[in-house]
Amino acid sequence: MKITAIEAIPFAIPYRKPLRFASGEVHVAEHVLVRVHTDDGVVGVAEAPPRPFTYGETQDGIVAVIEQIFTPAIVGLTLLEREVVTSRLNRTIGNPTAKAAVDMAIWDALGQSLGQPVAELLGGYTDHMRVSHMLGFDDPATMVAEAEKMVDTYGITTFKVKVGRRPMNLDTAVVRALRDRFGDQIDLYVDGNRGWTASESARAMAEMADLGLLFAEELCPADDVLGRRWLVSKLNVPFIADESVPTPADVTRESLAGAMTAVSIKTARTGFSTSRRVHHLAEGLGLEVVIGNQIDGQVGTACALAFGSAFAATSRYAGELSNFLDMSDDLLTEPLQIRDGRLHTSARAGIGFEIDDDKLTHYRLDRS
Ligand code: MUC
Ligand code: MG
Repeated sequence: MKITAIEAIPFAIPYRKPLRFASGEVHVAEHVLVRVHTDDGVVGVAEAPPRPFTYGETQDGIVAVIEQIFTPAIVGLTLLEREVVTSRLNRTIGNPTAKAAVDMAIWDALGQSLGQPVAELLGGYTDHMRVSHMLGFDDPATMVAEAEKMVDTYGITTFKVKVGRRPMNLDTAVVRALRDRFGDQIDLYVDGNRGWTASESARAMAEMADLGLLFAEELCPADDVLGRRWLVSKLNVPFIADESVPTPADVTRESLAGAMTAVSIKTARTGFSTSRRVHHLAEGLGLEVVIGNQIDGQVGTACALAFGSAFAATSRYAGELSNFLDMSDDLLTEPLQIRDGRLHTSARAGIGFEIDDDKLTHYRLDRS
């Protein structure tokens, strides 16, 4: 079970339809596949999706930090020394998706070595997650049409609507159009990616007060310290912190400051080992939990599904597990299948997927 090598393989898969939101847009999944090799010949796999507009990580930067900083710190440890791995990764501040992918690839290798699914090793609470779909910026008719497709084709009935544009009625009109079209058939919540000020957020939420929203996420920056607290105290729905809380310490600080009442756990950002810490903190602090999506491909989505299904709190609400549907292709031998609005966990050992070598050869950027 000794770790002998770590590969960081950049690849690029175009999106059929770009995703646009207040802090950026994504046209191509320029991710990094991380493979952890052991002396038994086991290979654990996970993916890192850089989000330059959110954390400053880039595809090149992720490859470099894994090759130059993380690999020398970790090679020689065993798969059972995950807390040693975590502490060595945490010598570096930042680089959340690079750290998360290394951590999850180690868990994948551990699951394979033990012949057990990672979802079971983490907690094994349930065998499925309900799926929430993220709707990127567009006009109301186009966004309603996309939601119709998701309801009709996949049975998805929970939608996170990207907001944060100016004027605010560009977004409130979308949420109203969705509620008008679907009535109580769907659950709706909104994510501003810090696009509005606290007072704009309060006005928009007042305008949508009759629309029965489940949550509001990261509507304004957490750095607007007093404004954010004021907003959270005014709202009558849980306020999800996402990119403002990349570490457990951030979750603690922002919660104690009254700047959040719920947390988005993204395995792409905190892997399994640190997501578990965030989950336990959320339980202790009384935060609601949503499994978020960092615009993951199917590898990342399988990771989020394994973690989300492992605990009661993470599987209570629909998890954001469907944006891989917008990609033109992916890397798995058996694509994830959303049916009746749900994804089921894999019974295979490890995280539960297999990489299609031909596809990886086709999409990888480090070999011509
Ligand atoms: C989200 O929940 O914010 C958009 C940017 C990012 O980092 O993640 C996505 C989704
Ligand atoms: Mg978010």
